[in-house]
Amino acid sequence: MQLSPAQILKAYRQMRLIRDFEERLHVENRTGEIAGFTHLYAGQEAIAVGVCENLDDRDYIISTHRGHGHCLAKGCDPKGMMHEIYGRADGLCKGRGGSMHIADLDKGMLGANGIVGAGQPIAVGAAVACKLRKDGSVSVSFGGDGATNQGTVFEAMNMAVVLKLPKVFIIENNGYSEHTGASYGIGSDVVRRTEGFGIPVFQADGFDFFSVHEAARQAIEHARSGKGPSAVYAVATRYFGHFEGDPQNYRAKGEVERFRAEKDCLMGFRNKVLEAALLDAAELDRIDAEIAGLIDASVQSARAAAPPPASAVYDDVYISY
Ligand SMILES: Cc1ncc(C[n+]2csc(CCOP(=O)(O)OP(=O)(O)O)c2C)c(N)n1
Ligand SMILES: [Mg+2]
Repeated sequence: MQLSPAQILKAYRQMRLIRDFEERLHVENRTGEIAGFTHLYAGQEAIAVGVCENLDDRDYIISTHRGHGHCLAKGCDPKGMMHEIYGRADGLCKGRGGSMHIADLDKGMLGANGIVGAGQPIAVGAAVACKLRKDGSVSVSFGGDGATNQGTVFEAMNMAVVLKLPKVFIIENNGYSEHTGASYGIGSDVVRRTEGFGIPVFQADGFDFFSVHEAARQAIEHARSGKGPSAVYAVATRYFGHFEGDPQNYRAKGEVERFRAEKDCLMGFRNKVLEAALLDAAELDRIDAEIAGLIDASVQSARAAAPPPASAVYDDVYISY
């Protein structure tokens, strides 16, 4: 499908936003000011943005422990997210969730999730709501190669087929589940395994926004039009460790550098749109500068903001009727 210049520019902005957000967190993590684990999404931006650019406000997504990219791509406020990651009272979830539990129901972002394979069944529940509402909405789960080995994901796939739900499974193979290579940890072919449930799989190059956008468009169209669940399978890589602080001894020397130099999704996007004269370099540079300022301002304000008071510790634990 032909994208308009405005859509292309927005996609670039979203990918740049995720990249800068994550690169900056990589630096800020070392200050010790950010509590808890942080898993960075840099390197996989084309997948989150390629999928979410096909969604609108009625649609749901659910994320993983590596969730910042999915949240930003679905439209969560970067400043609110930064405050959340710093555990501030005015963070997107009042500072109570942190990096791995960011949610924004107003944006259809049902939550990141520290439990691998937990999002897929929740997204099946949301897909039931989509189907009952009959408003053409879809429910999308993001999950990694490692998550595809979880029983919860098998159950979610089967249930989505049985109930013929508007549910899209995004399978992001970034090569590793923690420190275990996907080629070792997955006992068969993920695509064929998913197809075995009766789910059509649309494959994409996870380094290429346009490839993911097209595969996701077809998968989402399939689910939206009442044909039942679908999946997108995309291979990419993560630029940082499994978590911040991971020494990454299991990766080949120069592996990440090679991906950055040869396959980077932002570089590839830029080259493609400039060669095709879809945008000019000045427009992209303007976005780079705007995002750099936005991220800097978000970090500064997050550092200065207050944490929740101790008296708020029991808030939201129980529902008050
Ligand atoms: C049920 C469960 N088992 C194990 C873990 C520990 N764990 C956290 S992330 C992770 C790897 C997930 O790999 P993948 O799904 O490929 O996602 P990626 O980290 O590559 O984005 C594991 C095993 C967990 N959080 N939850
Ligand atoms: Mg993985």
